[in-house]
Formats: sequence, C-alpha cells, structure tokens
Amino acid sequence: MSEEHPSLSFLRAERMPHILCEGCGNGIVVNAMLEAMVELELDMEKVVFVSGIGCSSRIPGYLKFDSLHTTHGRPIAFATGIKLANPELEVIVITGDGDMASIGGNHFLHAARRNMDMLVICSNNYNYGMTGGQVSPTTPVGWKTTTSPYGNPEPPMDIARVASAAGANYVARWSTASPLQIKQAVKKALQKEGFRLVEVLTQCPTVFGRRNRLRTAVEMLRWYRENTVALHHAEELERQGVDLSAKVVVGEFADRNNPGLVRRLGLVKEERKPEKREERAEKRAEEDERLREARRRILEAIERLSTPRVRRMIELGMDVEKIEEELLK
Ligand SMILES: Cc1ncc(C[n+]2csc(CCOP(=O)(O)OP(=O)(O)O)c2C)c(N)n1
Ligand code: SF4
Repeated sequence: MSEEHPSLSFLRAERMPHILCEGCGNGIVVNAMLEAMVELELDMEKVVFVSGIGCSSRIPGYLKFDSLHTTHGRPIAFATGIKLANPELEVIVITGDGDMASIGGNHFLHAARRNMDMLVICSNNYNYGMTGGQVSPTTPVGWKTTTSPYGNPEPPMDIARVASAAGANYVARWSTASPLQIKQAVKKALQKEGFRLVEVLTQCPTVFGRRNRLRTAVEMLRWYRENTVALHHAEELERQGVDLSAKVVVGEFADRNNPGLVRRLGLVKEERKPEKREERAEKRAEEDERLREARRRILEAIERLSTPRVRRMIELGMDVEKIEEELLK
C-alpha cells in the first residue's frame, strides 16, 4: 500500500469535490505551499489562513487550518488585525490579483510599506476568474478578457515590483510551471518577518486561456515556460539591449531583513531568524520522546487497571489506538 503524502493530511476530504475547474493552477499553489509548510515542520496549530473572495480565495476552505474567509479585497486588513492581536500566529493570506491589487490595492500597498508581518500568496491568473473573466490590474496589454474583447489597452501593474518598492522584506514571483521554486520561495518567506509576497502566475484555462488561444492547462504551462525569464538573465539581456517587454520576469525581487511592524511596535522582542534544520530535528526528537514516554505510561496504567482481555491485547503487542478500537467494537 502506498504511503499518503504528509501534505494530503491537511486537506479536508469532507469538503470534496472542490469548486476549482479541471486544470486550474490553484492546485499547484496548494501543493507547493503545503509541501513547504510540512518540510519546515511548522507548528500547524499556530497557522491562520486569511482569504478574500475569488477562486483562489476559496483555497483555505479546503485546508485543515484555522481560517477566515473575508470580504473581497479585505484579507490583508483582517490579517493585520489577527497578527497585531496575537503576534505568535503565522498569518498567511491567500488572495487573487483582483482581490489584492484591484479592490484591495491600498491594503496591499500599505501593508508592504509598513512591513506588516504576514505571508501573502497571490495567485495571479491575469483576470477575475470567479466572476467569469473580467480584466484585472495585472492583465497584460493586448490580452482578451470579457471586458477587453479587443485586447487590453492598459499597461498592467507589476505587483512584485510594487511590493518591493513599497518596502516588503521578501518578494518572489514564479509561475506554476516551476512548482519547486514556489515551494522554496514559500519556505524562505515563512522563515522571515515583515511583509512577504509570493506571487504565483497561475493558469486559468477556463476563462482566461480560452479567450487567448491557450485552452488547456498544458498550453498555458508551456506558455509560462517559453515566456518567463529569470531575473538575473533578464538584467544581463537588458544590458545587451534585448527587448523583454513581451516576457515576464520571474525570481526574487526583494530579500531584506528589516524589522517587521510587530517588532517595531515592541509586540515581539526577538528578531526572527531561520531555524536551523538540526535545531528543528532536535526539537522533533524531543517531542517524539515525550510522546513515547506518555504512551508507555498510559499502557502501564491500562495494564494495572485492565481486565484479562485487555492484558491479553497488550501481551499481543497491540498499541493504545488498536486496544481502544477493539474495546469500542
Ligand atoms: C465588494 C465586491 N465587489 C465585487 C465582488 C464580485 N467578485 C467576486 S470575486 C471577484 C474577482 C475575483 O478575482 P481574483 O481576486 O483575481 O480571484 P480569482 O477568482 O481570479 O482567483 C469579484 C469582482 C464581490 N464579491 N464583492
Ligand atoms: S475559473 Fe479559472 S481560476 Fe477559477 S477555478 Fe476555473 S480555471 Fe481556476
């Protein structure tokens, strides 16, 4: 029997089937994010997800974490309140390009300026997916949407560069064609304080791709592969005079260690430093040892109090859960 991947245990199976379309890139976002959290051995009890309204904003509803599904454009404001009320919590905002950059634009700008402690994962599918594919602040020039049927005439907002210019501690942009990079960015961001943005270019074949001759997830992923350029290459190419206006630059746009707002306010004293892998392993081993000891004591207590039937089960080497299961039959 194959072993279940650890991140699967954080999905709410009872909420399935989910509302996302076949081939939607939001699944890749969830997978990369959960893998990052599992690999970091985050204290999942301290994680709170906050989202707005949109296809991407539905993600926390399918996860086994405390979460707040707020109003359109407002998740960063709610997340600010949560973090200031309880700075111990790891607050993660899941948002869309419309939710964050359009109706929520000012919350985004000022949270980045304040270096407000939260990780924001923005699933940027270049349009308003949930409401049928309207133009958004990130739709590239010339691309068709329901509200720009002849091609978008407006220049888009580069949300990664805006966040970086406003003062965010960490900013990265990757596409769903690079899930490993998304995972690494989330891991790095989760070990830093202040405002952290991971923008993910996420395919929406159903309402965006369809209007732009990219009807399937595979075609959209291929488009990302062929049209994204890593930041260090882009800088070099620009020096050589190559026109990159039709390409999307991906990579890390900011990696700073400025104090986050909660530390500036004196709500936490210590600078947040990445935990070393060995320290985490040590903590984990101590925790496992504590659990083994507790289990041993419970078994001893059962043995002392037990009936011949329970004693027989212990002699057979059954553990506490199995014995409990047998007794409840
Ligand atoms: C105040 C308000 N205005 C408009 C809407 C309608 N609405 C719901 S989701 C959405 C856009 C979602 O787009 P985005 O945030 O990019 O998320 P996606 O669905 O693409 O993941 C809009 C306009 C709303 N729910 N509330
Ligand atoms: S409409 Fe687009 S973003 Fe929304 S679930 Fe479908 S593919 Fe995903």
